Amino acid sequence: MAGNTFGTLFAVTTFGESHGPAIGCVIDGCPPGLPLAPEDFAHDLARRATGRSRHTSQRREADAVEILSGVYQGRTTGTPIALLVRNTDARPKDYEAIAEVFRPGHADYSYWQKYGVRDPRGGGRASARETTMRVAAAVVARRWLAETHGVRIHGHLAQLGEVVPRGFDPGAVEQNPFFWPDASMVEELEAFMDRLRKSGDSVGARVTVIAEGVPPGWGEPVYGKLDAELAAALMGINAAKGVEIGAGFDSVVQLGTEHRDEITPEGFASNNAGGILGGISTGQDIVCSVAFKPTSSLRLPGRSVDVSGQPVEVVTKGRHDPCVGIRAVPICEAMVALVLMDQALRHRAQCGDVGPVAPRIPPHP
Ligand code: EPS
Repeated sequence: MAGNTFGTLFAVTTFGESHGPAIGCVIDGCPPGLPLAPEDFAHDLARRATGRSRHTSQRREADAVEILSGVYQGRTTGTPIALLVRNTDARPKDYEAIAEVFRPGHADYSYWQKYGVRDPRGGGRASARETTMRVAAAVVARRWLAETHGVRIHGHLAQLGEVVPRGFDPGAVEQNPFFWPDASMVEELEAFMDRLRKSGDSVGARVTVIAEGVPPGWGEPVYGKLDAELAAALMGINAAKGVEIGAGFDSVVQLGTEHRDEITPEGFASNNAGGILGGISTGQDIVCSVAFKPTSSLRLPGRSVDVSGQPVEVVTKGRHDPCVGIRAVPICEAMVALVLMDQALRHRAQCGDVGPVAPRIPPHP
């Protein structure tokens, strides 16, 4: 009821605040026998972490995962997996000045209205610090999805402010601090971000995630549709303002003859559906995009009110990302993995005796 648990059969509950002693999660429903060790989390958590380039928040967290339960002799046991990450670089003093004011664009005002109390230290529970545990839980989901079904999930930054990639090379994405698929534009982006950071302002971004190898049949119409659950999961990431599946909002101007993905014996002729028809996967790539708003934490003064309703000028100190969308790439991948894992287990529970059904249509190349 309180909104901190995600998923049905693969259920993840996260806890913790940005400047509290620790953050963590409990994963309930993980199949037994999956190899799992603390070092398995390092790579994915480092991709999401702050302080790895000058273009993101300079907070330097160790982000070391402790496995407290659910693993015996290096394998999951089927019992709840509890993961803990201690906050090692919290600096709550940065937030003393804004404890009694509502930062524009932040969740300060809405949390205050809902709970009548709030933890102002870096946004408390509303901070993107919490997404560490989504990525940690997704390490488990991604491993199971890869080992059991050969599913591969990868994301990239598809737009930074008004800048869009001119080319697309999947091999470039992990080679630069922006998850950018065009290596020839990285210098341009560095200069853009340096100018932005010096100006004190922030910018939005678009993230695209592709899941390859998802078999046809996952998704539970009509209230557990795969696309509906992906949209909810991605929209639930901090600063997300829009989600598209496949052609998304471009569908508005397409004709039906253009949008429908024609089927030939050799395969689908296109993938406007983003790999999902009627809320069920088709075996095509699942393609999702997310719009992220510009970071709300700004050192440039903005108008607001304090808890007594008096006008104030707000300046946010702390260590912030000039573009939250950059670090959102691994977070979007994680949410896609958590949805797919949960749907895979639900599909197995109800329809495990059904498949595979002929014909199997190959995906659009
Ligand atoms: C965040 C504000 C910054 C970021 C933080 C997310 O934290 P602080 O309050 O310490 O300045 O560094 O991100 C993380 C700590 C993280 O691990 O992602 C925010 O307002 O969301």
